[in-house]
Amino acid sequence: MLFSSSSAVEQMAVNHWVVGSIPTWGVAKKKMCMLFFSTFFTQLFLSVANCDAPQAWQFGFQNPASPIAQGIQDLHNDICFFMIVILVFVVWMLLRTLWHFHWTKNPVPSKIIHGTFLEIVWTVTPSFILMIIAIPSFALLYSMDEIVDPSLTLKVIGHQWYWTYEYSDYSLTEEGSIVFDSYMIPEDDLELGQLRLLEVDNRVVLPVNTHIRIIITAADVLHSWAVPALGIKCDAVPGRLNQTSLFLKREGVFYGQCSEICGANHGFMPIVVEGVQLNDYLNWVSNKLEDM
Ligand SMILES: [Cu+2]
Repeated sequence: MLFSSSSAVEQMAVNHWVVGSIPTWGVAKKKMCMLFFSTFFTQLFLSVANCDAPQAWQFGFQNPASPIAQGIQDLHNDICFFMIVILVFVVWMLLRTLWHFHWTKNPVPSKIIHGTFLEIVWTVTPSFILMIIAIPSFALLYSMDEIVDPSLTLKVIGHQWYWTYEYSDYSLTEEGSIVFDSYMIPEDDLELGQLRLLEVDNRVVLPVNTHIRIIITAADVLHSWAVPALGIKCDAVPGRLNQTSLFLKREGVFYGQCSEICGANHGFMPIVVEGVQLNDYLNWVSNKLEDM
């Protein structure tokens, strides 16, 4: 849109700056480019957006709410450090080569085709970098796999196109557990402040500072239960139980979506997890049990 047509951009410029100081076309274009790139780079490098749901023009991650989400973002930032160093080095080397070995500057090419020392250096250095990256990466991978003695189990079942949640820890009888479906709220029924395509009628309520086991499956086709702020993305496979763990560090409302193309309404089966204090959670459970 910034570069679409000069008249539209000029109109924007006129609307944006006060009358009396209408900038010339050149100044307006320059200012808008600066605004665009400054926003882009701040978003890119200060990459935690302070939110638990996607935001317009968001480039970075959502605010982490679990140790695993924190770990994923830290690993990303660590790897980005190496990536930037490598990028700068390779670009520098490429430009230097183009500059010094251009045929105008260097008409007679060198006859060297082999350099043992150099070859050892360029083999060993990357493998060291890979090892440095591998250590925190494996540590994170195995800690994600760990189920720490859970005090509560949530079962998530994907359907075309909604989620069913089961809290089976409280069942006194066979059919007495807390079970409910969670549908997206259609656009026409949204209330002020609710998020379009992300709000659901029944939220998952979970306590903070508690080790939770989440068991994920599907009833019809493949789905994927994914909540970015919690660092969870786990496939829901029919006939199979996938297991992951969650430890909420703070209260909040965390939004996610199905992340496996599962049919026509794949984009319309969002996930909302509400992290609450333990007391509030227990109240919620007892209310649910009374309702049954
Ligand atoms: Cu799905």
